[in-house]
Amino acid sequence: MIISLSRIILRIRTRCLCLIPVVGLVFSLLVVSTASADPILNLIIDDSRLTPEDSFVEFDVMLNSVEDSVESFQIWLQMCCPSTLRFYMDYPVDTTGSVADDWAVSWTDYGTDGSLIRILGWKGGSDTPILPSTDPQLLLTLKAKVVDPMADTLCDFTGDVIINEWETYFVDSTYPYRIGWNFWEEYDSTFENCVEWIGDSCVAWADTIVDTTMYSEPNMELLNYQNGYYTFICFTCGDCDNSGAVDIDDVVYLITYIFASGPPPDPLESGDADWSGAVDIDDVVFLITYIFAGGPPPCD
Ligand SMILES: [Ca+2]
Ligand SMILES: [Ca+2]
Repeated sequence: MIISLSRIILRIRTRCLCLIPVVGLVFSLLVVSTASADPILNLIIDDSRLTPEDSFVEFDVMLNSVEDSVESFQIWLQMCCPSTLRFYMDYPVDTTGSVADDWAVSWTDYGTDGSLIRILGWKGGSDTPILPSTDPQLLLTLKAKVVDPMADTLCDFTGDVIINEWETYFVDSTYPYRIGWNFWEEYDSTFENCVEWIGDSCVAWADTIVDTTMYSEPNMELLNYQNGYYTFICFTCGDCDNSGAVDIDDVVYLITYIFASGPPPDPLESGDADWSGAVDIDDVVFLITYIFAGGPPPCD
């Protein structure tokens, strides 16, 4: 009996030493086999241009490529410069018309300045999951607030809306499997026990795993997070040619742009004299009325 125990202990040590390169080889093969595949999840925040008059800014968050169904998600987002733009904390997330429209969505403000939020979304029992698609899909719309008053020095300033890659994940229908994550199991210890005896001699041994631990980490070969940025554009509304004054030259400039393929207003927003969201003939009429008939000033 003493001899048998010594033999078991010896085999434990030998087996543990041999296991390390085996696990490493398996994991390496797994990474190599998926590295050439297209990302299965693209999460993109649209870029945005802001003007000093903006009270609320919208950023669309798009799922541009999903190869699994999505049943829930967690996204961490941060504004890089809370002194200029903050999440609108009363209602920072809007899923109206999006692929998560019927889902339960919540958010939590983790910053003291409205710059860091966590968004959780999950479908109910009868709600529709987000289905696999190669077409861009709107996941949600973020709403942010320009700090008021905005300093003049912020003209042409560019900031970022950052996705925290390591805390952001999506879950598919085989919950709790996370899309784009690698899972692997490591044996903490094994021993061999005898499974067939002839007399007091063992003729067959078998591995027994004493304990295992599951590990996981994002597979960045399969995930693609693209942040958005915002730029403050400062201009004089109606000053389409950027001359510093609003006059008849701007009317001519705008007509040439609309009807004769001339250069666009600089920036384009300066041509939206009636602040309708589009630059068209209505803005020409608005400018003429302002200059020659005492109408309201542009963007008033
Ligand atoms: Ca001008
Ligand atoms: Ca307009």
